[in-house]
Amino acid sequence: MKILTEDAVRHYKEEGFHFPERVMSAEDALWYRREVERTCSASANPAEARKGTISYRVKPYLLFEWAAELVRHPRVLDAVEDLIGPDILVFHTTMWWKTPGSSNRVPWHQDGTYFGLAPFEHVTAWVALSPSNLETGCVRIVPRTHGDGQLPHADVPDPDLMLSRGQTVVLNVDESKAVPVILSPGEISLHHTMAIHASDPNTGTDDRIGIGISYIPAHVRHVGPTRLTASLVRGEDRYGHFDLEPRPLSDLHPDAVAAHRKSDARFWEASRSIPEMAGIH
Ligand SMILES: O=C(O)CCC(=O)C(=O)O
Repeated sequence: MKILTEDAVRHYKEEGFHFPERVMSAEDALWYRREVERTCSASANPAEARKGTISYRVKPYLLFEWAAELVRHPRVLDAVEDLIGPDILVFHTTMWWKTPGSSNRVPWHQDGTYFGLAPFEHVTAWVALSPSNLETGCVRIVPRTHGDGQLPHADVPDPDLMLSRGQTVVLNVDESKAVPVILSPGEISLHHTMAIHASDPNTGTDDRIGIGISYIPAHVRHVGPTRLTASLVRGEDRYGHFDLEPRPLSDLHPDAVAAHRKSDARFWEASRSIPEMAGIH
């Protein structure tokens, strides 16, 4: 084990998640938060992000140096390695920014529904850059749901939903069992790709900013016909299931913008060929 305890790994395997795990100091988290605010303010509003122009919310690690560094943060990778092994790719990343008083929320869903990856081994590291609690609308996870396999989802056209099509699990989720994932800046949670989770609106006074980084072991492949891209962030890629993405040379470097556009376009194309897989997530 690199940093997780055996109990933490057992909890992840049995319950589908683990938290909190401190990966950086509150000061370092504040530095990242300021970088997010400096580079991505326009993306705080999902309506903006949906306009079809370049979305900084999705895969910001292809566009900005701070994000490229964050997805390669040694302690985040150590925790992820304890769960999925030493050869690690970033498949996706979403910035989850809820402003105070906004009605934005995330419906009950399983991440794996959207990605078309097999086997179901992807883990999301959710990095808190501001306080994430019941007031600010933290993530809530229903324990042990990761063992239920892929559940059907339906599109729910509601502009408050922060998923591109409002993809929502089609069954009654027993919310009474949901665990609030309360995190302080600099802590992460880790959740399994099949764990059902959601989050409520931010009723607090501070922004709620988190970055959800989807990591996969290099042997995981995409099942659709589109060849997708991913970033090798630790170890070796001996499988070649993805075109490897470049790290940005500087913020919004023209090559970085082009790589982001290519990666995003393929992701959307894949989402059309796999009905369960949908866009911005
Ligand atoms: O941050 C949120 O409220 C939702 C996060 C989420 O759905 C995810 O990281 O998979």
